[in-house]
Amino acid sequence: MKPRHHYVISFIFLTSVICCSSDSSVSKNADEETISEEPSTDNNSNFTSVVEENGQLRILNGVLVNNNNAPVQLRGMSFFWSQWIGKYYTEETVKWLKNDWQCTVVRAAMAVDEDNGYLTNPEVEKQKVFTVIDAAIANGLYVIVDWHSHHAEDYIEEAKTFFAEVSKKYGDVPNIIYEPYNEPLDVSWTTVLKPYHETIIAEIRKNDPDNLIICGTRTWSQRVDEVIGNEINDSNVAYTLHYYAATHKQELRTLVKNAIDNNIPLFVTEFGVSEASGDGSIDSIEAQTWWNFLDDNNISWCNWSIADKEELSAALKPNASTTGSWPLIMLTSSGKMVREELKKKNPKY
Ligand code: IDC
Repeated sequence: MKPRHHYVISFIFLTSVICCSSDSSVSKNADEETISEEPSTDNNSNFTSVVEENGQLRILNGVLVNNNNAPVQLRGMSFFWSQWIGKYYTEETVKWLKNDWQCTVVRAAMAVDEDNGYLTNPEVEKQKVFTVIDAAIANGLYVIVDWHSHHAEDYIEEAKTFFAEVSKKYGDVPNIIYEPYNEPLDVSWTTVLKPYHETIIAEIRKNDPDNLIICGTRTWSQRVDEVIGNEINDSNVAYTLHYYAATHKQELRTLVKNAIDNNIPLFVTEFGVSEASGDGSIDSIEAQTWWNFLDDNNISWCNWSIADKEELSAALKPNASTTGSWPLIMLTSSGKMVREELKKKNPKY
């Protein structure tokens, strides 16, 4: 590992301790922590992977930081619904996404209640996720384990069982990021979602005290502003923001900015350059505006999706190989745009 020079800014957390007694003890800031100014992306480093370079991730003062307290911004790809297009959940695809696309994170979107998801075929669906997790660990990528449901509050016991198993199996490596609820619909943050997340987090924390957990918010993970003043009491939690650039624009960014200004840590576990349907049209100007916004605020992202379905958000053309090695001609417009952005912004390991 080569030495790194950190220019350190001090951030003072919580309350400063003011010494006001006649006691001669030294007055000091008890909760002072530091965030390094240096971004963690260093193309000339000798690190072989993003996880080797950054290790354990955590939220510090609303920002995702690495094991040196330097801000980290992950960028990568989400797989598609596992029960429908699970054929890309392969080790070779993960490897290609690291080596050719320069992804630093991938997301396994495990179907739950829809069609033949986990509720019907727990072993089959789980195995697909484990394949992606194992490949991510082998290749030094971060991996998000997404409970891909719109009704997770209806299947709490199943979610507890699943996240208990995953955290038991993988809780001791820094690669794993938990996402217990892809996209809630119009249900209350306070009375439904927060208690749901707290239940699943308690299950995860029995086995994994420290990895990042990203929590879905009301209306397709957009109302991150509703978390302000009503955060989950856990030291390593972020909140999910989803957007589709041809549908969600400045109005959503304004709402999101409010959350950011209130120190709410955000992670875009899914976005599209298309409309929210996953199809319709692509808005490349808005896509770029969103990317700038995420960069300005150090927010990590995964793009929807690694799939060969005939829809504009899919990154691959029909019948693209399930073992990576995709020539450019097998990528869609979305696939090419996103790959270019990844290669421009992410470090090459
Ligand atoms: C979409 C798929 C589409 C499929 C649909 C089923 O792209 O082919 O028919 O799911 O519901 C989300 C969801 C994600 C959606 C995606 C695009 O998390 O499951 O995938 N989207 O509609 N939220 C906003 C958009």
